Amino acid sequence: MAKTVKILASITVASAAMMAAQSASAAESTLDKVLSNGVVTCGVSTGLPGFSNPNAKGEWEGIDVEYCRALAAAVLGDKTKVKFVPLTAKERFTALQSGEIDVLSRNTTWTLQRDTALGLNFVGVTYYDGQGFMVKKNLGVKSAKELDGASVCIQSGTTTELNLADYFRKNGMSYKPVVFDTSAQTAKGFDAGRCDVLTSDQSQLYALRVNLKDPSSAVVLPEIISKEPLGPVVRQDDDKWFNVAKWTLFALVNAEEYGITSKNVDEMKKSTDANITRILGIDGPKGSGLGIRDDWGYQIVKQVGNYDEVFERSVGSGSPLNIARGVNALWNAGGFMYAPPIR
Ligand SMILES: N[C@@H](CCC(=O)N[C@@H](CS)C(=O)NCC(=O)O)C(=O)O
Repeated sequence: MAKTVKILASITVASAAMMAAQSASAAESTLDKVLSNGVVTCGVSTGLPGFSNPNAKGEWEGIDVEYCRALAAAVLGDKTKVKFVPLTAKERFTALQSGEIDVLSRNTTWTLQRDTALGLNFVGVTYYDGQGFMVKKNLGVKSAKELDGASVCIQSGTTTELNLADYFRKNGMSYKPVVFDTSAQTAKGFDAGRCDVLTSDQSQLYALRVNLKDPSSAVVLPEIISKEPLGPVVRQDDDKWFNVAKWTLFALVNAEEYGITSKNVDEMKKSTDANITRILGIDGPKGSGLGIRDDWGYQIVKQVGNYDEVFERSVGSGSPLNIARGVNALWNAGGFMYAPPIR
């Protein structure tokens, strides 16, 4: 009985938040709000190297941060016009539903439930990830199949929690969850020996390992147990903003495909390849259909760069994470990254 009441109460809270968000969006598109306020409010993590993390100077860095900077460059012509709001995994969807943020760019996995019942829309995929495990080297474990009975450090409000349960059940193994609210707490718990194993999206295992007291004391196991397509999220029924959010991502990827970089973008304006000049807003639909400035694509590449530049300096060879492009390479280089044409 008590359980039914609790479930009903949480459904009511969720639908009230959705109704509030829907009436807010019917009254005013987020695009209009951003244009009139002159700032994009972007929900990020509380701190996750490579994705969204404040550097020593307190400036936010990472792929998810750069996506929001690209959005500000496209809409406002200035990548610095972003207000970052740090959110835990549990807080993130309410912050978006209630209108506290304009976009959620926080290593968030695109799932059916989130894309539908939560009243949200996924913009696309900025990073294809999958869930993995990191163990203490002295445990001597070589495969996730040897983890029966292990204690596992994990973060609440994530797909990670659900996948872990599925994986252990499927393999007839038991585990003891040790649950935390932020990745810093999770990593600290692992470092302090609160658990044998830490599980999260694999990119994050490398990020968290860099910050352990002794990074060589831990190893990442080979198994990937899930699909975690990570991407930005906006509210449903907010199509003008959804369009701008989608095409910002597509411009980053298309610019890489056509070899336009932050360094050569001014030269590229004179290109005889119409695919290139359309991305830069010299010809083609420009900003008319989106309802933003004609040079939105140029501003993205000039101020932020293309997808490759963002990837390499955030999580790739220009970062301590040193992750290879792998499945995040372009579609014509053996990966999954593919953007519809700008024409
Ligand atoms: N991609 C998964 C996991 C996302 C997640 O929140 N992972 C943690 C584990 S490292 C994290 O990023 N924490 C950052 C923070 O605590 O702010 C999801 O969308 O549920």
